[in-house]
Amino acid sequence: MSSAPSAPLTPSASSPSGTTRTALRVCPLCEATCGLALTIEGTAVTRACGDRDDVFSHGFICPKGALFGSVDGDPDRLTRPLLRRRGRLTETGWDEAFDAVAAGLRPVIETYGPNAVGVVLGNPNVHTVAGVLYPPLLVNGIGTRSLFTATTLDQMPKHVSSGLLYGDAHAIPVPDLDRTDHLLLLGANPVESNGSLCTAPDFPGRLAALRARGGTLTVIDPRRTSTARLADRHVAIRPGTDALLLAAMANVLFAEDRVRLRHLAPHVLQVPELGSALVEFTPEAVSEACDVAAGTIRDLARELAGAPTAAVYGRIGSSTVLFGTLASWLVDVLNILTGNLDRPGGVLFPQSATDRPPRPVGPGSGFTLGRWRSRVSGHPEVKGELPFAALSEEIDTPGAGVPGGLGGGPLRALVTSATNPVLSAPDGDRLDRALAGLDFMVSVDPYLNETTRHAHVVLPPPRPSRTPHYDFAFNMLAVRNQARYSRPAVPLDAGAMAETEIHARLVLAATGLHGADPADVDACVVDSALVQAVADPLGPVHGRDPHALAAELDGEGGAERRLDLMLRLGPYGDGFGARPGGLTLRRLLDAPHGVDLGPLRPRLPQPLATRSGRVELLPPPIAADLTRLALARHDRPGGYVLVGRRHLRSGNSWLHNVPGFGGGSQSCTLHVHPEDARRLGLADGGRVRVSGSGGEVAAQVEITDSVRPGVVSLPRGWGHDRPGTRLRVAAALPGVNVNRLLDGSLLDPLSGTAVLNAVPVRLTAICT
Ligand SMILES: Nc1nc2c(c(=O)[nH]1)N[C@H]1C(S)=C(S)[C@@H](COP(=O)(O)OP(=O)(O)OC[C@H]3O[C@@H](n4cnc5c(=O)[nH]c(N)nc54)[C@H](O)[C@@H]3O)O[C@H]1N2
Ligand SMILES: Nc1nc2c(c(=O)[nH]1)N[C@H]1C(S)=C(S)[C@@H](COP(=O)(O)OP(=O)(O)OC[C@H]3O[C@@H](n4cnc5c(=O)[nH]c(N)nc54)[C@H](O)[C@@H]3O)O[C@H]1N2
Ligand code: SF4
Ligand SMILES: [Mo]
Repeated sequence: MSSAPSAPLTPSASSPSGTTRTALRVCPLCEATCGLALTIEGTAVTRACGDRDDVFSHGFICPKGALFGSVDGDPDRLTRPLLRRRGRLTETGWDEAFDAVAAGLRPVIETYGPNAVGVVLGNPNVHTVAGVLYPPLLVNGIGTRSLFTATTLDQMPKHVSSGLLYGDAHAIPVPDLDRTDHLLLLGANPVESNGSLCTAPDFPGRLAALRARGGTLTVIDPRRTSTARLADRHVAIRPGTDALLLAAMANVLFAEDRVRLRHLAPHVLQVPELGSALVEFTPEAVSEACDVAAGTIRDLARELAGAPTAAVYGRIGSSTVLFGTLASWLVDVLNILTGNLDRPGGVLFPQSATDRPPRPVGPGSGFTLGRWRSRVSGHPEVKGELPFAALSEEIDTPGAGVPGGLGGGPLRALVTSATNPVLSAPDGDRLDRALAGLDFMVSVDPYLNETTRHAHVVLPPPRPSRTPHYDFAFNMLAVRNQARYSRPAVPLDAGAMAETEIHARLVLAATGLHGADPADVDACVVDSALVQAVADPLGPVHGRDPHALAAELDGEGGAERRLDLMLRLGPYGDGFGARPGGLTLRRLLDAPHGVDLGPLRPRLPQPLATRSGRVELLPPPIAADLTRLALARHDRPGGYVLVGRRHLRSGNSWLHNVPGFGGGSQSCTLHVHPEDARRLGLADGGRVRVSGSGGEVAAQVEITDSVRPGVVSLPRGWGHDRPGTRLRVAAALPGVNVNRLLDGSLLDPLSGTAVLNAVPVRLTAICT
């Protein structure tokens, strides 16, 4: 499969040889999806600036995006597949590599069954065309129920909450940043992270604009973050207690008769039941646990109810905690009770160009949890996934496991794509040992890192300047509807393989079709999608000939044709001629700065797919979990708790190898409050032993009053000190792996999401 590079947009006058040109590409380094204008000299990206004509980002770029050329040109990136021979990984050809994949995976599947192969997917998959389009085919093709993704280290609580409330785990409302009057932000630091589950280029600028237009910003975070510094009000909550605080805010709305459903009234069930369920969560009852004054909680609720429009938004710090699903649900509950769901200035459901065609309004099939259970601990499946935190035990624990679990035996083989769980998942040391014991492991990854060093085959995708870009995932979460597509800015280097083709071949090798034409994989998807589409009496192509429609598809290669298909059948699509002027791949190619599809609009009841066809405000699994939350009112944790933090110039675990990322204020230090440092005898720049249930690390101390007393903070994604990697820059400044401290046993039970924040730790000064 090949994709042609985009035509040079502006051959540079300063380059008589004509080899300097500009190409456009959306930045893949975070969820903000800024449009970049890349200067390309020969085949190297020598500069990246913001594309001022980009319909969404209007020229904004952060310091990370400006380093795109260094990310792209990192000399440590792998350029050839690696194959393990006599214990050592050495370069090989693509054909040999895929022969080895088929020879490694097929016997495992045939001998032990499909569940013995685990598929492990990481964050950068959602930033690539290949990582979105092919892994579902791999999982279904193998037929494995052993799927682990970064979602259970991140936003699975939000999916569960949306699944239960709206019947669709992907119906996630986003704050209407540009029109709201009041933004309540919990456990998020978008000034550093640039936002998440809320795709918004220049999040900091949008927060400044909110203040400038007279709006208010409230930040709830145990640290005084750079986002909190912009706020009108910062509440330094005790970590892990957001669900209690939010429940008490909802309680105040009921107690003070401030519930105003407005336009939502016809769509929402179980409001009185919710009021009763929350009756014991008074501000006084939760105040001590949260360490927030009852009066402050009342003020937070009154400010929310009193604002002309308002949006509550929670992220990592309220998600990767023991009550992650309850907190995520309560965020939406507050938006609903104040009538702010589905209205401008509140929170709205985006409508992306590749969303499935809208289904008819009315009852849907709802959302089900626990259709199967993990073998060892019996964790319920969520959205087809098992908890990432359970990956190690699924590899290193023998036996058939618990009754009612998946049964069979341990995982024997893994397919990983774009993930580095030795650093990013709990109990990295145990996982490190477990991976070493696998019969076979294949990784699609550009780096030989802490995880891929265990693979038998590493399949390196090309660098981002050589790949096409379309944001399937983030357009579903964007604060404005728009669509942008770019073809590779530079053609593939000799000997490289497009990541779309790597994934298509992987599907073939894993499913017993090794050697077949990878184009068949896409053709098969297109055919079955069209057969379904023509059978839909409400769809735009009802009754037409699927083969004739397939012949109409545009695009160079299967992935582009699949994009064309999704766009044309999507909500703005041309419906293969049924809606002239509608979106097609061709229209996107003709609009290199993107196509604006307008502001978010109210959409209810269309997104609802619950069995009732309404918003089910108090779903039974949530109601049951409130009992656990009620008990937490009495928790008075002594000792220290650990929270995470992200630095602007970082990207989970994989960008520390690029000069310019990390270092200085962006270093791996343990933030300790001055009072705690005094009590523990810690000096700034000194060392401290941090111990958790999973292990310990020796970290450098940074004394700062930006953390509240009793709370310490370590950034994640560090710990590049293992042998056998090829990360020369990162290894020189390795930092410590915070996930060594976790033993993987702490989970939010409803979503299977790992507890990565509010983790109890012990601290001991290390005398030097
Ligand atoms: N303690 C703690 N742990 C955390 C978090 C936390 O806040 N605290 N955050 C969690 C969150 S939110 C997330 S999303 C996870 C992320 O965890 P992972 O999903 O495992 O992400 P990374 O660790 O960054 O690893 C990304 C991998 O993708 C590779 N990669 C980069 N570009 C490409 C590409 O184009 N194609 C392919 N195939 N691979 C590529 C990189 O080389 C790297 O190996 O970590 C979680 N872990
Ligand atoms: N520069 C950079 N940008 C990134 C990433 C990166 O690694 N670097 N990673 C990307 C990814 S994968 C994701 S998911 C997003 C995440 O985006 P964000 O959710 O904005 O992530 P963080 O910056 O980790 O902010 C989490 C905040 O939660 C706070 N917190 C911790 N525990 C609690 C708690 O119990 N309650 C409350 N209220 N707050 C708490 C922490 O102090 C921290 O400030 O960022 C993305 N963007
Ligand atoms: S904010 Fe995110 S998408 Fe925008 S330039 Fe920075 S890293 Fe890239
Ligand atoms: Mo994430």
